[in-house]
Amino acid sequence: MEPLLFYGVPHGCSFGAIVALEWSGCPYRLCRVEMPVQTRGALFSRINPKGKTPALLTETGTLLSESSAILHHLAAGDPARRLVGDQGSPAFDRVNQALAFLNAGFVPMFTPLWAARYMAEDDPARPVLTAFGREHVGKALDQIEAMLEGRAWLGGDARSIADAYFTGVIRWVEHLDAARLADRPRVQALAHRLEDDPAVRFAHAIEAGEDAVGAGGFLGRVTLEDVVGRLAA
Ligand SMILES: N[C@@H](CCC(=O)N[C@@H](CS)C(=O)NCC(=O)O)C(=O)O
Repeated sequence: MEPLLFYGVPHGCSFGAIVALEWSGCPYRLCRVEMPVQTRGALFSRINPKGKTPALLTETGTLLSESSAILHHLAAGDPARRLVGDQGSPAFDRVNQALAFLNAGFVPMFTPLWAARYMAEDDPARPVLTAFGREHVGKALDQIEAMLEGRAWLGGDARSIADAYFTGVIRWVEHLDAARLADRPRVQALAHRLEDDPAVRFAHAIEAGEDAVGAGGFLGRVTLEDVVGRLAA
């Protein structure tokens, strides 16, 4: 069985896992999950009891959650290890370090901004959370800018699962008006370069529910109801 990725819309960090699947060239299917209605519902809790996307039903029928675990699983499926390098090598360590920073040091800095986004306009906590979120997203962006010194990609000379994950979360900077990307020219250049990548264009089309033509690995869409029904059978 080919892997099945559960991706969340709108604006999910799971976008990066779609990009990684396209880059990997492996066959796969996709299941769309509406956030927060479906992520917090009974059906999806059978897939990931934490109620978060991405989730992956692997080729052996195991359910996997957490972006880093999923991205590493996808990278390991490529015998040439093009998206991560060999475990224990300096290249692998650089990719893993960049991915860990994005997942644990960058993405959580947006939490106050997401919270502020859904608050009443006149809630006194709103400007406090907004200022706090902007400060910390800005600091994390400065650290990514430093990481990119002398590198074409987050992990070094070659694109990797860290860059794939980056595509899904860097867009939050603009969406949440968190910081000025123009003040971090290396981050901005990488973001712009990736926007032109066919896998990124494909992932946008998938999120938009449009007909999407990928590199060949995409085998089609499955509904959450169908997957959960089949798991229960
Ligand atoms: N630690 C998880 C967090 C994933 C996560 O926060 N996913 C969000 C979208 S980016 C989600 O599914 N939210 C749905 C909800 O909270 O209802 C990971 O890194 O994969």
